[in-house]
Amino acid sequence: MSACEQIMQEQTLIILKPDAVHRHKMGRIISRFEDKGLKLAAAKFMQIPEALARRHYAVHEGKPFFEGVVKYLSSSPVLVMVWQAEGAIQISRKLMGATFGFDAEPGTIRGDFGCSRGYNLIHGSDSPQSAAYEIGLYFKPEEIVDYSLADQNWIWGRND
Ligand code: IDP
Ligand code: MG
Repeated sequence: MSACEQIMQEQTLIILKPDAVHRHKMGRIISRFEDKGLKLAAAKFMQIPEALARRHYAVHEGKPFFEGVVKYLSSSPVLVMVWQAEGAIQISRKLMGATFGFDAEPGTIRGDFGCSRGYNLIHGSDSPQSAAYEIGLYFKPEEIVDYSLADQNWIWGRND
């Protein structure tokens, strides 16, 4: 086993939301994750039932935008993925940028691909706890694929 395989590999749940599908941005957004060096561990193209969207956003229940975001997430098909790397959650949140494109930094996914104040292309887990909860909503353990990237020593390796 190489040194980088011993490093704790964190997983995060990423969803390309309905606007990413309809606006033909899936490939370009996925490229950001591949280019950064994260490893795809699972993927499912599906329409999220409203009840599942409510469970997904349960932490926001009672907030003024809750019903709207449940409707948005469940309105049309989405691409649900698990991406993996050491620090995958924080790396992904940085790639995504601030919640809405109108104030997300250029260079981020939300900053480069949108300016909406309501639709924001992508979901990413915000903590190890939410990642575990969210991954469990969409994937059975056997649907998460365990494999090694051919170039992972260069992507994740350390020179010590
Ligand atoms: P995040 O996606 O950047 O983690 P959260 O604050 O966790 O943002 O909110 C979850 C989702 O709820 C957002 O991605 C967005 O789709 C929606 N949302 C958050 N705040 C608002 C709002 O003020 N108006 C409308 N929708 C919102
Ligand atoms: Mg959030």
